[in-house]
Amino acid sequence: MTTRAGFVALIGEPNAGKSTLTNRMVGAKVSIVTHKVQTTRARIRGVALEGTAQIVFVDTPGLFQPRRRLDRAMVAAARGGAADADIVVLLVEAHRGMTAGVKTILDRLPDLPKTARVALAINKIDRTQAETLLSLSKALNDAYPFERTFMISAEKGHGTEDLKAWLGAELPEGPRLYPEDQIADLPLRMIAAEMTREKLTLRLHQELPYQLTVETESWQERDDGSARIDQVIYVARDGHKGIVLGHKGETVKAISKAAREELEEFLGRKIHLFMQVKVREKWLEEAERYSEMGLDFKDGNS
Ligand SMILES: Nc1nc2c(ncn2[C@@H]2O[C@H](COP(=O)(O)OP(=O)(O)OP(=O)(O)O)[C@@H](O)[C@H]2O)c(=O)[nH]1
Ligand SMILES: [Mg+2]
Repeated sequence: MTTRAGFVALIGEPNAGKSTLTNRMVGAKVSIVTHKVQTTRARIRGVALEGTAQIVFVDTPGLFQPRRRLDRAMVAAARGGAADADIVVLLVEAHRGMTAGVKTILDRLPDLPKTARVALAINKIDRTQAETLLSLSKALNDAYPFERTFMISAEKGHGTEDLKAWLGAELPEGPRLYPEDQIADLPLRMIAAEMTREKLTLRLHQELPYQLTVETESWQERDDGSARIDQVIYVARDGHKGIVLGHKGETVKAISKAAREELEEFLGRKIHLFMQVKVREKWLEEAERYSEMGLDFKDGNS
């Protein structure tokens, strides 16, 4: 029996639905999702099975015009993910179509290694009419010779089985890359930090989610089977600390509760989650913060 295995990088503009698709393919939430752009900051690998094929999906940060060091490191991580993959799938939002951002991505696709195979997935088809999909598919395929085009809804699951079946059949022959029961390659403390960052991003407005980072500082197993997890939320300004805490600490309390509930469900056991908010004006320029996020600090050099 031949087995196949390989890496499939999902790339696209911020908000295209890359993390939603990763989670659907894996069948579990391994990557955080919000309605806001630039949610994913580093490469997140999620492992899926398709028959005898093991597909390692590489969720990447969105591709956009970077301004800050963090932005540049994120975009570099996305490009690196695409360059290392056996197959690249470009996600384009059906209802937004050929945006300037999509055009920029298309212009740079020829920079991928010659061996890379590239497919197109027009996502969020639940938000558009069939007629617009056909003209968008044509415009995109005129701009780049995609090997295949899929029309999908990552959220609703339309077309995603076809895409998965194709990927499973097209990956190179070879043994599994991860143990059978592994679904992600992110350390648990990072998954826990990401869950908290998701809740913060959903709850806080404007620039604030982009000016904070979350780290799991300690993880202690307890005899009763539960675990105590301590996290730090780094913010860049004093004023931000007050907003994250909220009136009488209500905001951070609600965030902590939501994160804890999700974590308990994910781990299937009781968790005691403690959060501290620290002001650290220069965290966006600290190498250690980047390695904690799974990013390369040097990639942020302009
Ligand atoms: N209607 C609809 N919404 C979708 C679909 N796929 C994703 N979304 C929504 O689009 C938003 C962004 O989804 P994400 O999966 O976080 O997008 P992303 O590409 O990972 O975004 P970044 O990490 O910021 O680059 C979320 O609100 C999703 O629920 C879809 O097929 N249909
Ligand atoms: Mg994402």
